Amino acid sequence: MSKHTLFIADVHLQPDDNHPINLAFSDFLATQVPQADALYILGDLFEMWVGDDIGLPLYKTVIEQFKSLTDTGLPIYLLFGNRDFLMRRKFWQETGIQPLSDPKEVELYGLPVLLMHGDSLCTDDREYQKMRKILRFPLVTWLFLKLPKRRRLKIGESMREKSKRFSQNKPENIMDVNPKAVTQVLQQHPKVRHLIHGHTHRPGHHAVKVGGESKHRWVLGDWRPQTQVLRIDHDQTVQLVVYPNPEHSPLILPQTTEANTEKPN
Ligand SMILES: [Mn+2]
Repeated sequence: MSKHTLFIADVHLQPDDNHPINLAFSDFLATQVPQADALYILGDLFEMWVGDDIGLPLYKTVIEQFKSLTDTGLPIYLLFGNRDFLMRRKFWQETGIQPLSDPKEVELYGLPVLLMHGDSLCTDDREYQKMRKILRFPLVTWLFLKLPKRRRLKIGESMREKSKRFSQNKPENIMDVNPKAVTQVLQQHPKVRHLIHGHTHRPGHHAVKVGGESKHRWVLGDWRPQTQVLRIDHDQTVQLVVYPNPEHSPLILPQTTEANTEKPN
């Protein structure tokens, strides 16, 4: 059995077990994840998470699937996205998933990598960054989670609508990562040669020069339901892999797509 670790982001699971995304993801958990050493989820696993008391029953099927995987001893890690940053103690308990901070430096098979959701790198979108700061303020999230369920669902829904409307009117380049922000975060983590993130929904590989050294930025795909997941093997090979693969072969290398214009949200 080959030793490898998998990375995914932006699944945007829907509150409907029969949605094509949920079906593909459930299949991924059942067929791909058990063969891996670990799974890292880099944000926006859920379309919306407005409290464990709402999310846990709403996403019961996938929550139970996670639990049965982590019960076998398989480690699953997750860092927050901009859609799902309100998971609390009950979520970690009921899934067995382990929380990570953003950014998080980890070492895999001797290879140091840096994991992020990616939204904090989109510094050209000032409006978004301002909003992000407010929403992550501990007092704000604490107060929000005290609201009745119906209020939270309503607010969550209207924010989702707003973010969709806003991102439709924004120029493409503002929605992507800022090169300076990328260089800066790599300078802060000098050991790291590979940065892995999602959020922009523009899967691909980018070479980055930092102080004369060549580094790599890998962007994970969203799930439509076909996606690009990242795989690191024990020999330190890093590659993007199309899933589900139309050829039904276990691995093919995708074309790097620069023309993918889907807007992040
Ligand atoms: Mn996102």
